[in-house]
Amino acid sequence: MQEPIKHQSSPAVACIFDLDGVLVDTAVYHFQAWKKLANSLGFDFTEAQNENLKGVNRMRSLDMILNWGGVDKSAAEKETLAATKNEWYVAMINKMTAAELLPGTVQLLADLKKEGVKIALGSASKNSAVILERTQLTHFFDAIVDGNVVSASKPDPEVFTTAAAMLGVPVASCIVFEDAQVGVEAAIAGKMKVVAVGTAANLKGANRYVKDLSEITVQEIMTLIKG
Ligand code: B16
Ligand code: MG
Repeated sequence: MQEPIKHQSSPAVACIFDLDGVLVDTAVYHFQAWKKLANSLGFDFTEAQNENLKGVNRMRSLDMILNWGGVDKSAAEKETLAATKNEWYVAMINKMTAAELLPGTVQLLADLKKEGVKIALGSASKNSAVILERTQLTHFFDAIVDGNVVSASKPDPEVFTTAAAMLGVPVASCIVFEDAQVGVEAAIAGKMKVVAVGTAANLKGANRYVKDLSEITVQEIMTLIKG
């Protein structure tokens, strides 16, 4: 009698994507809204300072900005200021379209899906749902972990380790895509491989550097995970 053919299923691997600066460029909207808030308090900050806010959650970002302006506020006042900034920011992202996706985003997500690779979001933002809806990306994701799900801000690895747990994939089989130094550090702290969207001069410690997601293929990602 003929032996049945055994199909060996390949072990699960996962890609965990940061949102702002990796899939879509919402940094410009964060900058405009924070700048408007700072100006309303009588000071300003530079684009170079704004770089330090990437990947940092809302309340921590506000603390950093108030510190730059030498402004002291109570906890209740900070809640109001953060809510005001968020109203301005949400008004802007509510008008976003898929045209604002960064190069290579849709192609890579579609290719990963076709190959059966699990896909998760690992973002500090509490507004990820509306951004993914507006840019028509929601359907690609097997798990969405954002600022509504976790409390620890990057460089704490919680956002990425939670995503791995939700997908049921071991951290050693996960790879993170990040554009912020704190995000790269979070991935390393979570014992995951990391692809940095940026340069080695700006982002230390990644396994691979790309200008955007059009510069990497599913095959290269698999090689990085196994390496
Ligand atoms: P929200 P990411 C981060 O998104 C941004 O880079 C950071 O600038 C922002 O303060 C943070 O989300 C919180 O965003 O105010 O919408 O909750 O890069 O982790 O996707
Ligand atoms: Mg980011």
